Amino acid sequence: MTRLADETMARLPADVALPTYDRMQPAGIVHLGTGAFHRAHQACFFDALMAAGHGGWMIQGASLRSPAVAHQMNPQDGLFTVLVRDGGEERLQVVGSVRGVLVAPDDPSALVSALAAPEVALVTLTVTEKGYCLDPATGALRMDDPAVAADIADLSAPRTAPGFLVAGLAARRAAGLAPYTVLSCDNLPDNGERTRAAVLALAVAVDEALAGWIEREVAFPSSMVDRIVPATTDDDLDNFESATGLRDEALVKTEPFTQWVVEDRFCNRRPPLEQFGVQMTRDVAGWEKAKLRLLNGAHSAIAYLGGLAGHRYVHQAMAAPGFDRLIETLWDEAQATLVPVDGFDPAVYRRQLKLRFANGALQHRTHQIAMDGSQKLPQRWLGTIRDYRRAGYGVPAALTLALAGWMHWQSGRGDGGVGHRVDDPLAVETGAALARAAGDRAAEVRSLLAIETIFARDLAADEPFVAHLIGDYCRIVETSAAAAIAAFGATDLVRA
Ligand code: CS2
Repeated sequence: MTRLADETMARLPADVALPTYDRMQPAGIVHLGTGAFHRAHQACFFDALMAAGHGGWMIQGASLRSPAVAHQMNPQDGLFTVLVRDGGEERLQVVGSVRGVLVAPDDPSALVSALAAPEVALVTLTVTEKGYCLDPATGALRMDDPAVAADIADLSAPRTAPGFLVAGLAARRAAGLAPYTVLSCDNLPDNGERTRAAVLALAVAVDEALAGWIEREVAFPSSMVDRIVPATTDDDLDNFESATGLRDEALVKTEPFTQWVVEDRFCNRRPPLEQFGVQMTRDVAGWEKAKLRLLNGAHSAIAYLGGLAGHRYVHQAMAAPGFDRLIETLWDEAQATLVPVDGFDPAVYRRQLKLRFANGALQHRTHQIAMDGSQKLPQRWLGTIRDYRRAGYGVPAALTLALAGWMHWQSGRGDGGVGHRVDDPLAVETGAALARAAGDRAAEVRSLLAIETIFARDLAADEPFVAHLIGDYCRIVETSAAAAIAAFGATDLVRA
């Protein structure tokens, strides 16, 4: 088995695009969380930038938790293939923009040194929602999180993303270097502002003067990122190897669509991303909200309801009875809460989303999207539900059914009693909330709604909404998710 690497890549078939630029040029970027999404998204934009002759934008990758990605990428000199799949069509491209991956828990100071390198102008992050250590309901840094507390007590070997950002900035300040721009690329609303607040909260607890410097000098632009990147499977790796003769353990598969909207507020050198399809704008909030509520909101509904009903992939759920009506209704509900955004047409976006979700060649697993629901629900569903209720539109039927689905998902049993793993940092809490209610369905709903770190306090007090939610929950548990979805498609909606 020969691995993809600088030395071997020329052996790939001629139709596989290869990086042609100098990969030894300086790394202007450190990226935290070099998972599949980063490789299929930001890394591709920087690859295009360097291919067009803009120097100094190599990426030093880092993993904050497991060494798995480093084992995939480092033996390959950081190289990986992007496999773009649409129906029967496939395109392969080797991306060269990532230099390699540091494993933070193995050597935290190596990552702090990388952050403090003079050539670094930008730090990007895809550490997932939970990687910011925020309270999902309020968005504030969780000072009680053991890893955050450890970083505050001793920042010489950080453990969290905010901890590394602060330690890197402290090292730059001590060395008289300009700070880097911090660019969050995770699916969080106001991701720049949230990251800034988390970094400042941690910095204040460590060193007030440092916190003041960060507040004055560091830019935390927000960004909206969009590309569907299903987890790579062993079959994908084997197929690539038999087609090309090389093994690529870091291969990522994705769709043709890609979008990046970035707030144009940098405190250090800024790459000319606008020349490579990135939308640079003053205001990202509207884009982010629309994407979270329409795309991610629908995704999570498909994940829980589709997952309960036994659909393995997104495209299969979308083809099942009732789903189209459910998702269209969810989009109506979400759209009713959005303010117009210059250049964003919800009707076009919805049509595009339908086609993207129907792309069967992606094999996007419902269980992958179902992960970490407690961290995702507030920005994907709960904001919409609140806005919708506040505007006096009644109970949003699709989102309420979806939430009932999430609640039943937490039991670890789907339609017909089929078991699944609840992969969520709050799985113990949600399991305990269900157990406390001891089989009384209304009490189960109320017990889950009482988890303030997800739901705050207001939703549990909204009786018409809770009554509707309990009704949906009983229907799912007593019949099935599949039946509830099919009925949703068949009946006219009654709004409270
Ligand atoms: C998905 C997202 O796994 C999930 O939660 O909803 O990763 C989604 O595929 C991306 O945000 C699309 O841009």
